[in-house]
Amino acid sequence: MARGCTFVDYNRDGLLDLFVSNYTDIDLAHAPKPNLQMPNCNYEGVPVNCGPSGLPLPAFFLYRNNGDGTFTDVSKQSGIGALRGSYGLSAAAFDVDEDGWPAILVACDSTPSLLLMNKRDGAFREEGLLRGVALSGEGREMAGMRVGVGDYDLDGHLDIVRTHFQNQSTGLYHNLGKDQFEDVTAQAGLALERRFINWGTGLVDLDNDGYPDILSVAGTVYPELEPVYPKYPRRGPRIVFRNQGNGKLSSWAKKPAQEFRLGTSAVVVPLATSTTTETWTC
Ligand SMILES: [Ca+2]
Ligand SMILES: [Ca+2]
Ligand SMILES: [Ca+2]
Repeated sequence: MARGCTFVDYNRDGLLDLFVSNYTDIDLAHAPKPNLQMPNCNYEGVPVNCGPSGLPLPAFFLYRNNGDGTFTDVSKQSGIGALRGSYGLSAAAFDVDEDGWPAILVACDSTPSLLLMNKRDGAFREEGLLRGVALSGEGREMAGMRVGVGDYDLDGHLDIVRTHFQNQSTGLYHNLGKDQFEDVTAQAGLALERRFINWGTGLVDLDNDGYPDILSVAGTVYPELEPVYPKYPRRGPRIVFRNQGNGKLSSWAKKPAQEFRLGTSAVVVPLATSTTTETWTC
């Protein structure tokens, strides 16, 4: 069950290849139903869709662009196909160690997130834990939903924002410039906003002050909760954290939940003909 993908020219031949992130390897016809007996099939006493804990772990795929409109499955020879241990959601590609070869970052739900470093020989090596992005700064597995990449502190190194499930704050990982990341969620002021399930996200300069801000959209996967717990609404707001330019970001609105929608995706696109950025959410 694919839940995310990214194009990436992993072999630098000028052709965009395709990485596919999968969530679980499940047969829906035989999947367990919401119930109170299985711990992964209810949430705070309300039966909900089961998972991800207890569901079969998925494989991931990499397809090499042949340059003629077709792709070849290179999951096995690249080492991508051997990854089994995380429930993958979205993915993003960027040059983590600034060697000119792109790595692949994968947000994973309730399991360690992945950072696939490019070995420059057609293969990848998973180093999420080694480089500080697999878990929270306290060493906890997080419910990673989506990822965004940008240089929030303008130090020349790309940083990572990763959205999480409700009761977990959106995480900000600062690139130390030495192939390592530090979880600066608390220092940046993001730790207190934990009300919503945040999905699509991006580091984008929304107010044109030069500093990338954080945009995310929220929506639930458990609509059964709202009648029982008003604190878990079916619809969620668009959330903006405004970059203060001093390493801290603050909620844009005093009441960030002014407009509620059911959102899971956000796309950030720089406009070629202006200095502004276009964003879409849905
Ligand atoms: Ca390629
Ligand atoms: Ca940076
Ligand atoms: Ca800004």
